[in-house]
Amino acid sequence: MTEGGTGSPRADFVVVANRLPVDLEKAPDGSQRWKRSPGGLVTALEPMLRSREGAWVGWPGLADTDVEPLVEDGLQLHPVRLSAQEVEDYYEGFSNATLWPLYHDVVAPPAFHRHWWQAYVRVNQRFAEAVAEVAAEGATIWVQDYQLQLLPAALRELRPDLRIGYFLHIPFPPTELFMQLPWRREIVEGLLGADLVGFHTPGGVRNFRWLATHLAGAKAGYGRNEIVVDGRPVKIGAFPISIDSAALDQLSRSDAVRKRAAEVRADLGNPDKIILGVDRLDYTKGIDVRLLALQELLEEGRVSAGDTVMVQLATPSRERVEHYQRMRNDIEQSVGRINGEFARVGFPAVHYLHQSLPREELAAFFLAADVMLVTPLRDGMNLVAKEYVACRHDLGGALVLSEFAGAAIELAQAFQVNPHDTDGVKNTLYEALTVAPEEGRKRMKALRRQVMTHDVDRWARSFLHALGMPEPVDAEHG
Ligand code: ADQ
Repeated sequence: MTEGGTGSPRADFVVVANRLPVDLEKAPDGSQRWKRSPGGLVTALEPMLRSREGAWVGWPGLADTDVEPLVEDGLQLHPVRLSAQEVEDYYEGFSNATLWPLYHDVVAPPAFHRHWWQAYVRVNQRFAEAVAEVAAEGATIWVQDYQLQLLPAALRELRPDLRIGYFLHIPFPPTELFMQLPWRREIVEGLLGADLVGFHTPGGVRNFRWLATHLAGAKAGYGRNEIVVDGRPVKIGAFPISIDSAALDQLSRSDAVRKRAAEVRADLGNPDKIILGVDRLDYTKGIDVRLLALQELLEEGRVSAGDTVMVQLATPSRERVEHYQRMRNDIEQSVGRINGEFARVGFPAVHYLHQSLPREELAAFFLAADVMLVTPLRDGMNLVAKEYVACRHDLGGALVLSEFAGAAIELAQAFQVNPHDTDGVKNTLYEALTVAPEEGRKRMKALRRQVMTHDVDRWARSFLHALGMPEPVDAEHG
């Protein structure tokens, strides 16, 4: 860490994301307090941020609130202010009602509004200014996700000395779909301000290379993983994100979690088979697809309620966006319909919890589930699939996985499905429910080989290595 012009400390490594790794919460009495929000990204980056005395720039989660920079557990946090109108236009609007559906194969129609775009431009500029303030000379900056695609170029304009990496956590869409965006050139040019642009999959890299060439005049560079823009090389590459596999493996081996898994089974009436879904409640996740598959299996009498029980855990998400409200109603209606028809008193066919559960509880559900259903219509990666595998040290369980999740590339031994093909999903679900134990173990072993050796730490290191971030003098490497 070096001293900035104003005497404030400046960081050599800065992570910038829409949200800080802590949430500011307002109590009913008006007092404010910080709550940690321990996502995978924080876990992965924390050691690196600490060893380099790094900083994190992001929105603290409360609109219209000024917050001073703070140090939390040795981590410098720099809040960016958003007004309530900006949260509506930049975040709920352009980020979640334009970009999110557009980048997920338009499974819902994206809305294009000029005032949303203008807010997106303004907020990206504000984030760029905040980073420019915090970053030391020659610092490495890592920009996260679709809310901040204009930031790399805006930041380069302010601070050409910085080394800028950008990673997109959601899919980068097929070029034909991206071309719908009225501000397509601006977005591509925004991303090209980075020295390295990372995606989950080679498909994302391909789409971006084509758009950079056709919309921003990029030329071929040195090798497949480089393009040249205005004489400046920009690296592009696929970096499939992962989880803290070892920590989850260990957690799921603990006595407490194993005991809880047995309790969960008993609470469900000790059925023969438990089917599990765990998602943020989002229309891209294909929760309706799996409910329909189960309903048809029940109707056809291939499985019977009581013997086979489904649990769907859904974290509340984006509840102010209209499409999410409608989808929640639809899903709750489907659950009601299936239970109405197939449940007995005290024995629902589908248990549906619209709640976020603690890590340990989630691990217990993973351990208890015979079949994990991950059926997104499109997903950047899908960490739930990897979390399930990391919890199955017993080599039990079967993973049904959509081929449209980024994770499908690495998890080839899962029971893969096309979520648009209801018969396919239904038959594959049945196959997973009835797989011979030896075959199931073989598949799980292969899945675990991948997940346990490719964790989130490896992901972060490989990205930062490609970006050319200098190692700290006293760094230890695994
Ligand atoms: P998400 O769309 O949020 O992430 P995902 O990768 O599955 O999707 O991560 C969800 C996380 O929330 C998981 O860690 C999961 O355990 C947790 N979670 C879900 N339901 C929960 C519940 N009811 N209670 C507690 N925890 C719950 C975006 C992209 C993904 C990409 C990630 C990371 O959409 O494609 O994998 O970023 O890049």
